[in-house]
Amino acid sequence: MTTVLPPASQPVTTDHPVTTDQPVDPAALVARRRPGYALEGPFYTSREFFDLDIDAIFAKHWIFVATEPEIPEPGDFITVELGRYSVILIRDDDGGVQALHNVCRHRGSRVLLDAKGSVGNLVCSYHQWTYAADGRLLHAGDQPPTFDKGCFGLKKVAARTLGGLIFICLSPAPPPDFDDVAERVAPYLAPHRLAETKVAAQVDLVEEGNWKLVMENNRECYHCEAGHPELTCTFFPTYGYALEEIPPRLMPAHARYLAAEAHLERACTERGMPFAPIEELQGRSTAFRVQREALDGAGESYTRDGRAASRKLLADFDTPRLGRLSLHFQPNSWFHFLADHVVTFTALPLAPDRTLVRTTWHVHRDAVEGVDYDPDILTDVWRMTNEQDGAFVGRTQAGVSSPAFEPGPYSTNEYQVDALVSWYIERLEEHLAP
Ligand code: 3BY
Ligand code: FES
Ligand code: FE
Repeated sequence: MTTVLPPASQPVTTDHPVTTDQPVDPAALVARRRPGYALEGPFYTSREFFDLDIDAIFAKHWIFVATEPEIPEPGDFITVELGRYSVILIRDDDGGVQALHNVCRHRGSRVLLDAKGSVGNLVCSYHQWTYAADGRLLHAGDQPPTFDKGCFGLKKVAARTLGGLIFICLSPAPPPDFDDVAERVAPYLAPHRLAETKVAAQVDLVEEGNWKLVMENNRECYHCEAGHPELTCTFFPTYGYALEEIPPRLMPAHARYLAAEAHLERACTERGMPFAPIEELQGRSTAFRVQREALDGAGESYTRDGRAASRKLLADFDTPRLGRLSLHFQPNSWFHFLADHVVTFTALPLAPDRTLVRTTWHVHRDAVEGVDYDPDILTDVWRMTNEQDGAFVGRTQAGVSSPAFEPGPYSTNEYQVDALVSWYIERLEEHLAP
């Protein structure tokens, strides 16, 4: 390819001049957001927006952080870092899930230091104040007789489970619309019985980009055809296209999609599994999308040929060919429930330009590694896909950090990116309102 450069005497011009660094005014940037266009650079690069995102988005909404099989037994815990917050998720003695601030009630030390593990009680790493899994203070050494243990339990964080998924909300007044969402989504998830699976693999990938770039990338498949050779063995690259906009070259794939969808709808209806998609991606606090969709190839799973990656199907399904149940939650999670496994994804902000993407694969509790499934085959497609997405995110972070970056328009099949960003802007407006 030949690149034609303008003659040296002729300056390169754009519609808008290249900007230099200005102080960041989040309210002004939110107010002038242009729908249908990418956000301006400081949304992705500045400390101001990072802190605002933690306060207005991550500390105020229901956030998917883990699955029940990640903490199967009493005492099993994980810790989740969200900006200045650190939260312990622990299975209590009654089999319930507890979420607690990882902040000791003595002088404030982190209680648990590990990312995951198993404990009898929660013993603070500093002066050994000891708490039960439900947060009650059990022991504090050398206290006067007036000391009332009942006043110094670990602070609780709201936690809800939905079909084996664990959501937390750091706000003392969590959005009440989770109840309605849970009621409507539960029937789609129930047949897969995620809570009864086991974790077969988990990969933490740190992407070099803002959490919104990670999520915007996830909400479109404009890049899939060129960017994800392994995924598009089974994931139809027509995802997100309106019928009249499908390019001619994708028509053969679209014809296969229609046939596979018809088969899938029959298979679900026969088994009493809900099939109609629901899409409520903005205009509410707990915004989501659920859709059962056919897969290409054998139509069973995310493998190169589309055949199941685990021979032991979930919930004793009588067919592996159930496509994928796709579930999206604003702001930071997405899921694929298949006949043979469930894969969950959560994007957790680490810094303005760094995000942890945690991917967890679940198989039937009785599936035997090396016999029923090979972890390399199970995780192959999404490990590759995540790495490819991570590279897209890193390049975009580099681009939006340039003073020359000017937000460009979304294509028609990026409508879910626009919906995500519109949801985000609605939330910031609400937070910033006087
Ligand atoms: O995870 C999803 O929902 C898909 C995968 C690829 C792009 N995204 C729309
Ligand atoms: Fe936890 Fe002292 S800070 S026991
Ligand atoms: Fe992608």
